[in-house]
Amino acid sequence: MATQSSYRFSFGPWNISEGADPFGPEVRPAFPHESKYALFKPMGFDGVQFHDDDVVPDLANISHAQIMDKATKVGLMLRNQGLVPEFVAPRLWFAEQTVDGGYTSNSASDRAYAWERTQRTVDIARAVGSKAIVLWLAREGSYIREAKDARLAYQRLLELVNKVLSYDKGIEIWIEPKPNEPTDLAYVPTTGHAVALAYASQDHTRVKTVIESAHAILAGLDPSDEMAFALSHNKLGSVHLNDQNGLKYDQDKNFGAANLRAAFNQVLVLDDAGYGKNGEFVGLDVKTFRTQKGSPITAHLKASRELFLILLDKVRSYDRKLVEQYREARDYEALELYTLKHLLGAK
Ligand code: XUL
Ligand code: MN
Repeated sequence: MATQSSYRFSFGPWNISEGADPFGPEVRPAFPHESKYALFKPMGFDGVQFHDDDVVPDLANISHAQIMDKATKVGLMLRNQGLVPEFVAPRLWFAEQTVDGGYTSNSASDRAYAWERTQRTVDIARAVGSKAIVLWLAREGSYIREAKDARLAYQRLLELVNKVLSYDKGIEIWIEPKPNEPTDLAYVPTTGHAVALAYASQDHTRVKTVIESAHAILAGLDPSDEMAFALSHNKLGSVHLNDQNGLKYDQDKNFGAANLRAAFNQVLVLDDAGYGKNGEFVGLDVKTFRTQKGSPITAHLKASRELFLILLDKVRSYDRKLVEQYREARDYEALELYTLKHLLGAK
């Protein structure tokens, strides 16, 4: 089993959770964010992903100066522990002003709130020492299509992207597409939508994507092809590796837990493209089971990282000459059998 790799791994503090779901409350005692950072390095993780209020709790009730002060302190604390803040994402789905979305809300004051909060997120990213914000456009969509003017919504999203690019001349925006949940129909459901938004913007080189395996599967797409598409346009800012068992609620299963072969193909695409060479992290977005006892639970993070490294071994020992031969002969039956046997370690 591989233990060494040049890959750097990351996750966000929300991945260590108390186990609440829409049908029941917390099942584990609260484990404060501040105590989570010490867990990263011993588990082999170097990067921390944040929401704005993971960095600065209670940000709605404190001054801008206090927000900056707190973010600067968190940045210092991370550097002292050898950790890198990978990105900060505005949590635009909790506040009353974002019940119907922020950037695409029909209400001008809601849109103003979303823009204010996004500016604060950029400020927090800068203060904590991160070069990117992530936009997971949670409620930028609709429950019934007649609720919003979709063309106007797409224009508003482009306007927002351009406003951020002007607000900070160095910040990158990484859009994390997802087709549904919490909305029924999201406006940026796929990598293609996010990349189109990037190219339409005033500086596409600073607009990239975060591809989450489960989100691609929910859109009926293959995660490795989504990653390949983004990589071929130099638009893969980060990944959220996980897994998803069919078209259900967003499961955030362990990487490879539902489809090992699809996980292998994701590692293959990333490794072949030299992903990580420009500092990109292998991000995980995984949940433990609500049934798991103890606190804090980190087994799912360790397992997903370990599985990535095992699959990396499989990728690097995949016989490319043989693959080429089978491709040339167009013998996909033989290629498939070889691939499956290779994954199973069968001779
Ligand atoms: C939602 C999701 C989020 C984003 C960060 O499905 O994946 O955790 O990754 O806001
Ligand atoms: Mn995610």
